[in-house]
Amino acid sequence: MNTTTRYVLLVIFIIIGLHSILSFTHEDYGRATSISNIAGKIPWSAPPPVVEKPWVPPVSNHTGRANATLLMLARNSDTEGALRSVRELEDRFNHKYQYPWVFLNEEPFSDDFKTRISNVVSGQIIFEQIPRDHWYQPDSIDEEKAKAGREKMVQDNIIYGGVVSYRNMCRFNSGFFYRHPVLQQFRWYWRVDFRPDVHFHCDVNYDPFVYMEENDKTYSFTITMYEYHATIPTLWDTVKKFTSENPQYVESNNAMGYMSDDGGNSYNLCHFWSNFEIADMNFWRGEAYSKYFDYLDATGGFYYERWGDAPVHSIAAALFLRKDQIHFFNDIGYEHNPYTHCPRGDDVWAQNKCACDKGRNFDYDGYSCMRQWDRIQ
Ligand SMILES: Nc1nc2c(ncn2[C@@H]2O[C@H](COP(=O)(O)OP(=O)(O)OP(=O)(O)O)[C@@H](O)[C@H]2O)c(=O)[nH]1
Ligand SMILES: [Mg+2]
Repeated sequence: MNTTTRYVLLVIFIIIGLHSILSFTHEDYGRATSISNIAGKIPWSAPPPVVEKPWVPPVSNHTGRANATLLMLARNSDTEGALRSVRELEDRFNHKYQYPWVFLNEEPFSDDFKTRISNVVSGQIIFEQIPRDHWYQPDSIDEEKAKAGREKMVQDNIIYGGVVSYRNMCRFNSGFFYRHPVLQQFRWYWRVDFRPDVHFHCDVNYDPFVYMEENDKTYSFTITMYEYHATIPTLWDTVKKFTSENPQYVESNNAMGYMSDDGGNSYNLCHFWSNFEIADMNFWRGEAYSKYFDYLDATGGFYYERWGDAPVHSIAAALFLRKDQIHFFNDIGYEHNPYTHCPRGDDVWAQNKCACDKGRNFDYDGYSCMRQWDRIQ
């Protein structure tokens, strides 16, 4: 090593040493020079600045409620979790509006479940069993092939990779819930989940169903993120085949730019997290989605792979709707553990008495797809 190299190395060691000492002894210096802080200042990774204008709940000319229901899928063993979620949404929203609740289950609900849930809701309550052929794996599925697919996913450590009931649930939420006889009387639903831990962090001081109806919205979300590719390896190719055979269903002003980085050739795995949904069931019941679902279902991908209702719904909403028919509810604070959408903007956060920590907002987390959503606005 020559003398110049030695001096250069010495200077580098001194700089690193000083940086380490300052980082430990001066918290502000450590924070200012952290990789995450520096990365946050690079334009591609920084969230857009929040525009601080006074937030006012949407105004409506509508009198009365929308034709809507709150909807939960649950098992008898889920009483405690379901109760917590129902109670929170009642406190934050529904005690003011008294929308009915519909609870669905592939088995009859127990008296205990019914009694305890009924005790905390403000409006009408309906408990219904799901028809067998809407829930269980159909006979058309080759069970040997499905089993091999599950075993491979277990080996690859894919979450719920080996679980048939999870697949039943995803297929039911993709293509059957809105066909249930008891839901025929309703147009709008708000899907309410509770597992592993769900929270509604803010007051909802206006009627989001009426807002959707008055503003020509069809589908809405609070959290968007990437899907695991291993659960849907052939989904996008199937969608592309469907749209090339049925181009009439694809909206011209759609949200393809959110889901694909190359004009639709490949899927970037972005989807709306469907454990929260406020949406119009007429969209799922319509011709485009019905044909699309039947086409996907005929491939067996819900069982041979592990297609989730989130990418299945999201892809349909992004392709068959105008992008302005999809609404992001910034003002609804929502958590499905481990991710939280906490309303952006101090004003909306304060007015709606949000309990969430704005510092933990998922919107511009590295795993979030909010940037892809923003780029098409
Ligand atoms: N009746 C019934 N409900 C189910 C079944 N599996 C899931 N659910 C419900 O369907 C919803 C989604 O299921 P989760 O297990 O939370 O699925 P997930 O959100 O993808 O997975 P997590 O991230 O673990 O929460 C929840 O409201 C569950 O209670 C089932 O076999 N029967
Ligand atoms: Mg869940």
